[in-house]
Amino acid sequence: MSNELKEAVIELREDDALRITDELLSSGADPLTIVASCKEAMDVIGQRFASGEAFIPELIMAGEIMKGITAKVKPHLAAQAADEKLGTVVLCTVQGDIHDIGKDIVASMLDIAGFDVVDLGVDVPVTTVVDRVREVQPDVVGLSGLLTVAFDSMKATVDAIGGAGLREGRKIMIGGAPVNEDVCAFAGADGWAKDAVGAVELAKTWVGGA
Ligand code: B1M
Repeated sequence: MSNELKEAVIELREDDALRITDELLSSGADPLTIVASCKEAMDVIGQRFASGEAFIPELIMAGEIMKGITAKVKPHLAAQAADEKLGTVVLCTVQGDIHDIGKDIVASMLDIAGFDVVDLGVDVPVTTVVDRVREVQPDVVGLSGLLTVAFDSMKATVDAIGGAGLREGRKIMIGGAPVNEDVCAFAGADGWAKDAVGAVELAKTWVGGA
C-alpha cells in the first residue's frame, strides 16, 4: 500500500496523487495495489461525508481524482491481458445508482482476464438490462451498486431476468462496497465479489476457466 498516495487522495491533492501514481507505476508497483490504496482513501472520504466533515463537492473531486488514477493504471493492467476468450459479461450499475468507478475497474479486470464485457453504464433501468441480456445472451450478468437503495434495484433486476426466462445457462454476480452475503441472498443473485479480483475469480469459476 502507498500511504503517500492514500494521503494525497484523502487530502484531494489531485496533482500530487497523479504524480505519485506515475512514480509508482514507473517503479514497477503492482497496479492493483495502487487501486487498493485509492479504495482505502475513498472509504475515508466516504466516512467523512457520512459524518458531516465532507460534502458533495469533496465526493465529486475524489471521484475525479480516482478516475484520473484509474486511467493511468488501466494500460498497466492491459499489459497482463489474456489471449483466450472466456465468455461474455453484461455489466452495469443498477437503476438509481450512478457510482461507476468500481464498476469500471471490474470491467477492465474482466476484459483483461479474457471476457468480452458489454458495459451498459450507470443508473440502468431493469427493462434495459433484461433487453440487453436477451440480445447478448451473456454467460454472466454483473450488477454493481454502492447505495443501500441499490439493493432493491439489484433484486428487481435479478427477478426480472428470471421472470423473462433468461436465467438458465447464466449466472448473476453482484458487487459494490456495501454488498455482502446477506445482500446477495436478498437480491437472489448467484454470487457476489468484494473486489475486482474476486469478480474475475468468480466469473472464471462459472465459465470453467479457473
Ligand atoms: Co457517493 N456515496 N453518493 N458519490 N460515494 C457513497 C457510496 C457512500 C457510502 C458515502 C458515505 O456516505 N459514506 C454513500 C452511500 C450511503 C448509503 O447508501 N448507505 C454515498 C452517497 C450517500 C451518495 C449520494 C446519495 C450523495 C448525495 O447526493 N447526497 C450520491 C448518490 C448519487 C446516485 O448514485 N444516485 C452520491 C454521489 C457520489 C459522486 C457522484 C459524487 C461520487 C461517485 C463518482 C463516480 O462513481 N463516478 C461518489 C463517491 C466518490 C463516493 C465514495 C466516496 C467512493 C466510491 C468509490 O468510487 N470507491 C463512496 C464511499 C465508499 O465507497 N466508501 C460513496 C472506490 C471504488 C474503487 O470502490 O466502488 O467499492 P467500489 O468498487 C470496488 C468493489 O466494491 C468492487 O470492486 C471495486 C474495485 O475493487 N465492486 C464490484 C464494485 N462493483 C462491483 C461489481 C461486481 C463485483 C465487485 O460484480 C458485478
